[in-house]
Amino acid sequence: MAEVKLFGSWYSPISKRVEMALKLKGVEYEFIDEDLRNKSPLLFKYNPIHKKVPVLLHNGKPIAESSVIIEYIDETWEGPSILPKDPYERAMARFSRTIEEKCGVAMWKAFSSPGEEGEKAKEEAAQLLKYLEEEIKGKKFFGGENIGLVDISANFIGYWFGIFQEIAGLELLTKEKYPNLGEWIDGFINHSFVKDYLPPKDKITEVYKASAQHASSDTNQRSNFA
Ligand SMILES: N[C@@H](CCC(=O)N[C@@H](CS)C(=O)NCC(=O)O)C(=O)O
Repeated sequence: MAEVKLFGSWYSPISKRVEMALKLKGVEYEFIDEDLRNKSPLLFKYNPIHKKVPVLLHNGKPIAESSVIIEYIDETWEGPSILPKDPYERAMARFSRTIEEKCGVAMWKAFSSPGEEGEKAKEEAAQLLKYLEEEIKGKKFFGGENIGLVDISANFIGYWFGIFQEIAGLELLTKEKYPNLGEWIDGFINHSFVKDYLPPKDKITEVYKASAQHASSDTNQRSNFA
């Protein structure tokens, strides 16, 4: 049997993307929870360029970068497709993922950066959320009837950011401002496949309250949800 290991972090939405992709395909794997403030020598060995989680190890071969890993998983294992089969739709899903990624970074900055930088990030996030609001209109999931690449990738928007908003007292993403996204969020976090794999809200709150303080004094920490 193939040996699959995932170097990740239990509270990282980026690492959760890969876990969701593996679960969607029904792949068994060993999860190695990295301490992101004291990373293991193995993580440095397997991801020497970025030194970040997630890293997937498949039969001893490492793959880094969540988007690259998710596509690898989709191409390697049978099961429900994560990316659309049609080349144009696949291209569009990849494009939406880049918007979602940009939006996630802006939302994280809006949460963790004080002053002008935070205000600019809020404006940028609002514009990108508008794009996603249109994109999800009339659809159950970004992937259509089923969860796909963009849904998995947007888990930060779907779950983590709501918690961040509560911590920071922000009202950037609300059901009133973005009703379609609000519906998607409800459907996403309550989906039987997703809800069992989301880390508990109180635990995330604890980690990120500490992280937000850290981030405000360390600019390198501002774009990676850690
Ligand atoms: N672009 C990367 C981002 C990975 C990333 O930012 N990982 C964070 C956890 S969410 C990390 O390892 N942070 C620790 C660090 O930057 O030192 C991906 O999509 O895999």
